Amino acid sequence: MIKDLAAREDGTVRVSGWVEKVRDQRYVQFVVLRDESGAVQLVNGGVLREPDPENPRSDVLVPRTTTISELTQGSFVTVTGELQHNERVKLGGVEVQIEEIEVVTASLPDNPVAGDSNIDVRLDWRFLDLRRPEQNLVFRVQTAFLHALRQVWVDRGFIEIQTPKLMASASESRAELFEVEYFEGKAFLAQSPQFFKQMAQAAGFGGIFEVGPAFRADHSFTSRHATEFTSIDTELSWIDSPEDVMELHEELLVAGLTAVKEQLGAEIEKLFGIEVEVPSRPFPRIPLAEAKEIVKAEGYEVPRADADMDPEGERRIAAHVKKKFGHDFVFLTDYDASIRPFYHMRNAENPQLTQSYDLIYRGTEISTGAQREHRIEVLEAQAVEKGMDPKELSFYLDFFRYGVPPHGGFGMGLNRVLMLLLKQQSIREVTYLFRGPNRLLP
Ligand code: AMO
Repeated sequence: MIKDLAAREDGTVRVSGWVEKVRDQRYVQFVVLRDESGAVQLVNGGVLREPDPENPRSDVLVPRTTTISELTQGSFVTVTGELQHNERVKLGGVEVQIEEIEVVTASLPDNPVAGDSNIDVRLDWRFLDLRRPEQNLVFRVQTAFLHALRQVWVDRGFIEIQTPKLMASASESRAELFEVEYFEGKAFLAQSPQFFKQMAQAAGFGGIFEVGPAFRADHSFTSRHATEFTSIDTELSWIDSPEDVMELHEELLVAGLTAVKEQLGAEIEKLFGIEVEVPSRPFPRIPLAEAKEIVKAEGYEVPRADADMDPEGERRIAAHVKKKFGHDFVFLTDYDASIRPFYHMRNAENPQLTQSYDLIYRGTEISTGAQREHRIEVLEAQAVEKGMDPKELSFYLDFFRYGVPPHGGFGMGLNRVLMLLLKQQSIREVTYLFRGPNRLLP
């Protein structure tokens, strides 16, 4: 790999990569070659060989070649040549004197993606866009983050599951449901693994996790919504309150962000100009009603008919928390039952409230979590109260008829976490292939 060249001694090397730039001069030709580990300068021509003072042209030992003159940007080439360390070479202090160059696959001459192309053009040509080092880094960050989360789960004895994405019923609100033809009938795409992660608790899997796709037929064209996204889900048994879920949530995020900072912090700083910040524990916790009072006192009345917060309110409460506690995260707790799904447990003292929370990161919601209602009579009553048909839900309600421990969990949008971590404008920048109301290609 190109990054390994600097540590090697001068001598013959073979490198492959994409042509980034060609400088075709009269006596010397330069090619900047890039692979995913870095870039190196290739030279054809003698400028860097010791010139003979008697013969001013003695440095031009290798003839110019049309192979290089005609190289198009983006072509994939393999080069054999002499590695030379040279402090004057700005790009990494090494260069390779070309001895043999093979154009493995040429690129068409006009690269459809330029530095200033808009996001839609870049997404049309996502494979070219992903060649940019910043984009490559996004997915290394994702890998490091998820690996650290998995390590926490595995260390705690959690089991990884894969739940079906084809379902017979809705798993969250019916409004955002994709319906698909399914032989003679119809099926729905899973909006969340909610029911099946709870099934694992009834099955005696004390702790589970899943990282998988979730689908939402969401018409909104915001920077934080996609119709398909990656959901990080976990569920654990024998909890006493949502506090146990929040503690796991904190532990996972701290582990993930620590790994990203340790492994990739320097590169992130170089390419994105930002420092990765690992949050301190515990994260601040504010009951939703109190959060609304705080933003109201600071001049913003949440313009919603229901009891919920709106995105602007979330931004403002996050700004308040940042100022007061210097923290990027805040758990908003005790959501009103009217705006929460039927499976959230209600507060024993105040049944108007749920044992649930949202986690806000830098002003945007990244998660919903809750203790679940595990008592079948209560669960059934709550489903009916929300206008749901218990017959349609019978497969799920059955999980609670044969003994189930108290449990809870959360769902967290991976793409939102990455967007906020890397301070990107849109979820589109950090999703391998974005899916939205107007995008099914590539
Ligand atoms: P919720 O519906 O809040 O909760 O979703 C959990 C998290 O998933 C992410 N998310 C999205 N990301 C991108 N595009 C979307 N359209 C989108 N919709 C949701 C968000 C959100 O916070 N079953 C519960 C979770 C639980 O209680 O365990 C659920 O799905 O980051």
